[in-house]
Amino acid sequence: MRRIFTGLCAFALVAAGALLFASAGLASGHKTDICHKGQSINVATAALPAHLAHGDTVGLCCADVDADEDGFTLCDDCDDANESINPDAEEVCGDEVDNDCDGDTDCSDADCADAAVCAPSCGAPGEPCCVDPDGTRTCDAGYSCTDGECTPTP
Ligand SMILES: [Ca+2]
Ligand SMILES: [Ca+2]
Ligand SMILES: [Ca+2]
Ligand SMILES: [Ca+2]
Repeated sequence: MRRIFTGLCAFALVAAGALLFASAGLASGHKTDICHKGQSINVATAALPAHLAHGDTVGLCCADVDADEDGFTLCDDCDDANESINPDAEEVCGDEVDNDCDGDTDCSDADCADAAVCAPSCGAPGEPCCVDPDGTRTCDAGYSCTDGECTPTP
């Protein structure tokens, strides 16, 4: 009776070991893209911790990724999901997007210095007069333009 029991135990151990081996085999079958010293390589997932420990990063190197195909890789493209946003694009003032990837958005970008949307407000008392497209200087109702500034109409 004892011998049978021992035999069963041994069988269970072997079965468990086989299961473990099988699952380990499956895991090592998975591959992961990493960036290793500036080179995109594909390694076994099981080797990932060792690579991360010496400074590699998960995913392809930025120089190898240009998802939106605008000619700028992820290294230089601040939005690699939008081909109209890249370092060669024009800053669009007022869309809350850093269109040209220089780190400055809309009115913070020097490219928008002369944009109407970035002009300080005008027309209210004490503020500069607004300048209409035809050159007329105007102020809010009840105020008139005096020496370029809006003052209460006498
Ligand atoms: Ca891109
Ligand atoms: Ca882009
Ligand atoms: Ca913008
Ligand atoms: Ca910008």
